[in-house]
Amino acid sequence: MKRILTYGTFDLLHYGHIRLLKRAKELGDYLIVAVSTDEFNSIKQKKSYHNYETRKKMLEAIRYVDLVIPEDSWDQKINDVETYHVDTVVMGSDWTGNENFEKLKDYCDVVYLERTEGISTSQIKRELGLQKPINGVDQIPEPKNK
Ligand code: C2G
Repeated sequence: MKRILTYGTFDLLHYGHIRLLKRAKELGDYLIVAVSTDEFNSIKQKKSYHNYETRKKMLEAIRYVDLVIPEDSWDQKINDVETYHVDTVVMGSDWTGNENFEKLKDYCDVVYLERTEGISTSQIKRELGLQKPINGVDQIPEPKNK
């Protein structure tokens, strides 16, 4: 059984994430996703819309995903590869050559898959003009064509 591992925040799940997970699964038989905890997100200077539990549940509902584990530090990766007997770590091409993944080549294969153009969580947030709820009520942005 070929075991694949990938890492990410996976906030506001979109087809770029799904395409990455689909192609990662196609490289093996069992896909583990290490999803960033809210605390690790702040280390990455990322504020996700959905909290860790929600992002974990959404990933667990995806047919390509077999196991979801927490990612709470940069330096857990070697331990993850050994603990889960990982054959291949897969990341999107925006991570190509990043030392956090290059160092894993002593322990497993590392594959960077082409990032899906034209979609990202930050683009979705920007285009939706997501505003903070006021008194707990979400503010629906005015339609742009008004
Ligand atoms: N991705 C993609 N295409 C997009 C957007 C994202 O292929 N349009 C990929 C990224 O390259 C990454 C994965 O989807 O491999 C998850 O992306 P993010 O949720 O943005 O995760 P990131 O912030 O890159 O966190 O330790 C590594 C980090 O946790 C990765």
